[in-house]
Amino acid sequence: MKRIVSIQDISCFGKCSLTVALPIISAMGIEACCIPTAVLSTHTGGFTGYTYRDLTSDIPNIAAHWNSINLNLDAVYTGYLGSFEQIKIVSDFFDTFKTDDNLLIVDPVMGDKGKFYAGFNEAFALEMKNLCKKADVILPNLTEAALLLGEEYVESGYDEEFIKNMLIRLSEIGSKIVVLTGVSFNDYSQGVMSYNSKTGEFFSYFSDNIPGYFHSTGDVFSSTLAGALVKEPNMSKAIKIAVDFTVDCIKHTVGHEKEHWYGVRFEECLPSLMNM
Ligand code: PXL
Repeated sequence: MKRIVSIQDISCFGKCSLTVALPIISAMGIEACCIPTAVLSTHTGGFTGYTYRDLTSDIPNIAAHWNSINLNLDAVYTGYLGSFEQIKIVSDFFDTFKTDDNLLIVDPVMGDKGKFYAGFNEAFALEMKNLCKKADVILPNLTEAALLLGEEYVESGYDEEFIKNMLIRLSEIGSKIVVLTGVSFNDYSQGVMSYNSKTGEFFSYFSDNIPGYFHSTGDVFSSTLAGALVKEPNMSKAIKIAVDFTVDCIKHTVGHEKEHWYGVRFEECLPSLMNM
């Protein structure tokens, strides 16, 4: 059985980060381990008054213990990280647990729709760029891609050449593979484009554009992609599975947006993920 550790916060209510990653990875038949980087009462995307307990100082101790029991990890998948120090510690974790055949997957969670999430800024983006240097695969959305490149966010009106150029420059940060999410060339479709800098291959996969904003779909996509890549290292197949599952979760949420504005109803879709 393959094993993935996901390193990100646990938002106790709100369906994102670890409460999404763990069930998705488990449903894919992969052993899911975690290092919670912080405990929040809710995520930060629309709630006010949330609590935040930082767990940064626990991470090196967990890493040292895992190292002492020779724990092997088929992938390390990082998401939301809350501070500069945390990024540095996760970077040390990469150095300790990297092997010739495991995957370091970084979702540089910082913002969406051209805006930073609460608490992030340009200096944090520079630090996140340092973590991306060590990754095998990075999974930014268009907002995070612009932040990593120190550029203005372009919301729409771009073409395929623009995205390909962006993918190449993102790969120059250091990762072998870049998967850019939230790409849309028209009103009716949205999807992802990827680039493998070792083979020079681009890949695109689009699905129906479903109007509305659906929180934490980035975490759903990244968790599914991490799982799919670990099971079978075929990027185009993994992207298709991750996009199709994410779209399925969105479709199950349409019509329930009032009640489920804080996160998609991914639970209903886990049985179909098992069959994918
Ligand atoms: O879905 C990304 C995410 C993860 N963790 C926390 C967040 C967010 C986005 O808002 O607030 C705590």
